[in-house]
Amino acid sequence: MAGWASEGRTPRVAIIGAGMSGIAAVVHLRRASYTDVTVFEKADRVGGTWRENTYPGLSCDVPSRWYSFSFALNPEWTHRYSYGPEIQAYMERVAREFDVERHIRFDTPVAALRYDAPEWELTTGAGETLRFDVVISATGILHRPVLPEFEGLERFAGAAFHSARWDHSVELEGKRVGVVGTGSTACQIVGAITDQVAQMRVFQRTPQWMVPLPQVEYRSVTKALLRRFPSLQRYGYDFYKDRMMRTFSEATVGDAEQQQALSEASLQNLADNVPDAELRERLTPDYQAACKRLIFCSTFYPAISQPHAELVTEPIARVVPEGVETADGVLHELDVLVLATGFDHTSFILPTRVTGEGGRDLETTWDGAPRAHRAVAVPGFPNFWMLEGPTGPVGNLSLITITEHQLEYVVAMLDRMRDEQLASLEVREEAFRDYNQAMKQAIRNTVWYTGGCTSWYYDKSGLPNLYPWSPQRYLDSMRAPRFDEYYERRDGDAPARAA
Ligand code: N01
Repeated sequence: MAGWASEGRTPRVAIIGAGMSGIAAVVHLRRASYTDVTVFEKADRVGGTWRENTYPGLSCDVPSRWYSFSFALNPEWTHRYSYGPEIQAYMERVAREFDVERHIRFDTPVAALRYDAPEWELTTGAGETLRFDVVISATGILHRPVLPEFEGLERFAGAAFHSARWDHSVELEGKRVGVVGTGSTACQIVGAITDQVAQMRVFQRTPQWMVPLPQVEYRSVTKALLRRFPSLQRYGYDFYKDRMMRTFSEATVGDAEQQQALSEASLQNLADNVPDAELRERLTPDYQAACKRLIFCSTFYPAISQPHAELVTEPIARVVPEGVETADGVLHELDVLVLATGFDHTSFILPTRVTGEGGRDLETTWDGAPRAHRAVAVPGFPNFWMLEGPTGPVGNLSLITITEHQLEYVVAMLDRMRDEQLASLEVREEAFRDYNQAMKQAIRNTVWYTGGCTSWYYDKSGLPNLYPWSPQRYLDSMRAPRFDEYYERRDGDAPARAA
């Protein structure tokens, strides 16, 4: 069977997911003249994480001017750090205005992908089978909630739900509310609802480093200026990108001075906002700042310092119908239990069954420790690229910027296939191995590994699943793809692996 490039036609591209990455993918591909694009979305709306998370206080701790598509800068942002509903509305608006929606098949989960050289066979959840030349995974990272395995959780008499499945029918006013966790999500929730509830109990397993979030509401004159002079919008994007990349992003990969600055800012935040010395002590981490994902939040410390709030640091023993019992035998009576316990970060495109060349199965290949070449490609899976794939730079960066650079890389791959009339591009085993070996060494020098904490960054390999060098280095590598890292096959060439 001949490939699309030698047939001289445009490739049929399947994109899995219509969140931020899927929207960006359609726009970037179309701009590069790859117009035969179909997006498969399991839900009935675009937005991904911003559609699924609706908890009170939901906001983005990356500045709005930078947490924007480079092709759709937004003079209308109302705050320096956007709230969730405004970002979701932005995603929907961009999808509409850039005519992305007509490419999307909503309510269509993808059950399986199977490489049948040189094409991919895609099977939807309803059993429909379609064929594509190229597959782009845009499924996001943190979309499968992790529920804690507390004994008795199912017997709790009140309302219990994960933060990403917020039950808006549950009234909080005057209720006794428990929040499990002190990650970015829990801190935003506690900051947002403590004033409404009768009693707030936060179950903390590990204290967090937390720096203030310098929130600012933008004035109408600012918006008018940005509308009038669009170059100022670009300036804002570059300004925040540059500042964030230079400061704490560098701190995680070895800049001791930046790291010191983060610790000092966090301790100052604690001193300024938690008057009680004993509470301050229980909130003080005993590991290095930025070892876990740094938290930007100005509302948590004042909330937990209120008289009707309590920080519970005894481990949770079990859940009983009346509330939560801790290891010291104390029963914390509750009406509502919020599980802000995070996400499975190792699934990426899974549980979609992805079968590559020679029957290679992606889930088996990864085995709980997903790896990819430059976070985008996996040996044995030709013409398949991932956005926000394993070991990408995540941390506290704008994932939109990362995705857009990855799309430049994918477009360069497609251009290469077109120009060289290739049937497939597949990353070489040795390129993948060398890259991951170097990464394994380098990750040991980052604060995620040396900082003395455990975090969701770790996977079954025992190492953090993150990019260990400077984020700028990653962006540069996406801008200059190395085709020598790929097998380039033409129609009729033998596959690398026997079926
Ligand atoms: O989840 P988390 P999250 N018993 O995994 C605790 C992004 N995000 O939803 O630290 C008791 O960080 C757990 O304790 P410990 C961002 O990338 C971005 O808050 O493991 N406690 C921890 O405190 C973020 O990193 C924004 O000891 C248990 C908490 O639950 C990622 O999402 C906003 C437990 C989980 O924290 C995930 O954040 C919000 C148990 N069995 C989130 N299990 C932006 O602004 C877990 N915990 C862009």
